[in-house]
Amino acid sequence: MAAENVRTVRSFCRICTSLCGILVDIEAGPDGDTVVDVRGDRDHPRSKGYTCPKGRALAKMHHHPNRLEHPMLRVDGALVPTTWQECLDDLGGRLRRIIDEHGPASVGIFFGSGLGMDATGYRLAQGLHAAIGTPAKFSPMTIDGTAKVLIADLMGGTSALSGRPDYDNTELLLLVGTNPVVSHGHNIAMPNPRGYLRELTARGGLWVVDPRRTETARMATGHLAPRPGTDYAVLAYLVRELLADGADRDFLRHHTQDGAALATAVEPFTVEHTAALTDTDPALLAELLAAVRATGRISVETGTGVTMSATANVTQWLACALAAVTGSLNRPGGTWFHPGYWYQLEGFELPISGPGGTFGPGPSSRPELQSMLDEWPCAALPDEIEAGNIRAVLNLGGSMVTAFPDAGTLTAALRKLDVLATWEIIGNETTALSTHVLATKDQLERPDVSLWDVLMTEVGAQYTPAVLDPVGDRRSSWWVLAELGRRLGHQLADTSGQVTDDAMLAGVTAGARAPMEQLVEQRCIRLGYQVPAPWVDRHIERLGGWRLAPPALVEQLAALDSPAPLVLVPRRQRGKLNSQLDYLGEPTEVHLHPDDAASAGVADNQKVTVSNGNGELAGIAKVDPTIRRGAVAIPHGHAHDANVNRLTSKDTVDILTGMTHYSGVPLSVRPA
Ligand SMILES: Nc1nc2c(c(=O)[nH]1)N[C@H]1C(S)=C(S)[C@@H](COP(=O)(O)OP(=O)(O)OC[C@H]3O[C@@H](n4cnc5c(=O)[nH]c(N)nc54)[C@H](O)[C@@H]3O)O[C@H]1N2
Ligand SMILES: Nc1nc2c(c(=O)[nH]1)N[C@H]1C(S)=C(S)[C@@H](COP(=O)(O)OP(=O)(O)OC[C@H]3O[C@@H](n4cnc5c(=O)[nH]c(N)nc54)[C@H](O)[C@@H]3O)O[C@H]1N2
Ligand code: SF4
Ligand SMILES: [Mo]
Repeated sequence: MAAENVRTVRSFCRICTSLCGILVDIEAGPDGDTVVDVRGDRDHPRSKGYTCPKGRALAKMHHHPNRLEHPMLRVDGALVPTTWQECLDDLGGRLRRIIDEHGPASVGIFFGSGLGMDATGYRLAQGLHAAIGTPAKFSPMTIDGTAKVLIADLMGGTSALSGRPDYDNTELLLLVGTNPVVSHGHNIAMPNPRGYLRELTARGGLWVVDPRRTETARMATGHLAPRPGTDYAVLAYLVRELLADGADRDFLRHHTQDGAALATAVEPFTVEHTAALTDTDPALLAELLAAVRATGRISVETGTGVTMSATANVTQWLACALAAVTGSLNRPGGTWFHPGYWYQLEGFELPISGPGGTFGPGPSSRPELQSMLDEWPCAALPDEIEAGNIRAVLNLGGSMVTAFPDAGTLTAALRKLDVLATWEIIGNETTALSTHVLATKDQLERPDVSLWDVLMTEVGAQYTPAVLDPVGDRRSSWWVLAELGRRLGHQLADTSGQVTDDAMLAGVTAGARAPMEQLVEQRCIRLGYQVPAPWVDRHIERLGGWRLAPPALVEQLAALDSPAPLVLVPRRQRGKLNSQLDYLGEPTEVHLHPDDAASAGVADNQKVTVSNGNGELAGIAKVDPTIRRGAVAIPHGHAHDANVNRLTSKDTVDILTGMTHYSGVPLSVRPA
């Protein structure tokens, strides 16, 4: 079918962490290569031909009218194209002066999602961060979800325990605040979620807890729609009742501690109390309990509906407690723990954290906050800039204006920086605020590996060569970072032109489970996974058993407020990845229940203003009987007056982890 000047290159998609195999058709022409089509690769062992609309839009991403082809420098207020030499000399000089005068903490670094999918760029960014030695490191962790990491640390004694459903064997899957049919999962990504869930429901049960009857809920055995942020009560009820009848006593006795304190904490959550608090049907709660009792084992997976809420920590705790009570941790049909592909956790003895978890000092402008995994909360950035503590920001593939809370306050702060240097492929609101724009290779222009091994549904790895040559002056992110490092006096990599992207890849991924040559040859290595994994059992034994009732969480549970009557809930859109792919035209739809629409005086498809004490957003009302009363679902990542982060606050964060509240934010809706 292909014309003579069209060639097809096999690769894998890195828009999201599902990493689907793709075939890219490229037409050679007098003005260079044109990507004419991107489709699923039927021979790919994991995704077997599956792709979603985002991956199939890679051609549009590559040929975007706003794509960046040259480095740019702000001169007299305007960004102008320049040479790499001039751009990097200017940036390096400014950074050196700022560091000399104000110290390394005056440089903030955001590890954005764009660079997160660029293996050599990400590794070199880690190197540059270490070389500069700034504590002001930020990443999507504190705007996506800290709760999973926190709970691993508090209950399992190490944040390295990355638990996920044993999808291959589960007979009962409970999804809380995640909609994989659209998102492909949170912190674990599966190609073809519908296909997978169809297989699961053919052999077992699927329950979904979500204020909306989502695409995933429509495939489920049962769906509960509690008031936003009250999910913890559903889980506490299940734990309470199972402790009375149906718990795995043997597992509790031999692999856990603090069971009595857990029982005390969940004691108030009778079916009556839980039904009233969550506004759900007591008969449905009883039905879910009966399903858990009948199956015995359970896989529980949460998503951003949980991790972005004010009750994230307690919900994640009780989800893990439910898995413990049913003897499902590190057991078939329950939770398995990813041992890593690039680094292998079973190879060494994991350090054991204290019962209070592992935290460090936070930024001085926000004394109430602490650092977690050596990162500062994103919410702290505006205050650190306003205080004069942070004077330069290196934004590595982030769309900061749409991703961080309090877009208005953040934008004003970013304008005050001496340096805002952004590594990007397409111009956006954040590049428009930048002093330096570093135009780097997009995913089709570089060889790569699946760096985020622990986000995969199995132990394994993938490799792709570059699909085509870079356009314009685009350079590899690693090269730009290393050249900047060189100007700051750090030798991070050989940038003389002798070292290829592939050689860099081999270097940064050394020590993996299989040699790089084998991965390059096979493209996709699949090692499956082991459950129970002896390294996990060994670690938990040294810990003295899973800690079922961390005091900080017992305290947070006791102190919870009831949610506001009308609140924001986050939601992903099919044709979008955070702020990316906006050109696929997903609208800023504001889904609300018919009763809430009637109270607000708004009709379906009407233009609305959503507002609260932080700001206003412009959207289009979708009157939706499948969302529960009191929840208003708005997607994020839209620009300018449709940016949902006009409604969120840098000051409303989880006090333990600094995670911003992006769910459960009070608001009101009115006709525009
Ligand atoms: N209110 C609210 N806020 C949210 C969320 C929410 O649900 N509600 N979600 C949060 C979540 S879960 C996350 S993960 C964050 C995400 O926030 P970000 O990490 O900022 O992610 P993106 O919006 O995907 O922006 C990634 C940027 O990288 C660029 N890019 C893409 N490919 C490449 C590449 O190969 N190289 C380089 N250099 N750049 C590239 C893209 O053009 C894009 O501008 O946002 C968070 N913010
Ligand atoms: N198509 C697409 N895929 C994506 C992304 C994207 O932007 N678009 N982003 C990627 C990223 S960065 C991430 S982090 C993942 C996120 O992956 P998911 O966490 O699965 O994200 P969502 O699909 O938004 O599902 C969250 C669900 O939580 C529900 N929810 C909101 N508040 C509450 C609550 O209080 N309680 C309960 N029980 N549910 C609640 C929402 O209604 C929504 O259905 O998706 C990734 N995949
Ligand atoms: S699910 Fe879509 S965006 Fe994610 S890797 Fe697959 S094709 Fe790409
Ligand atoms: Mo995310």
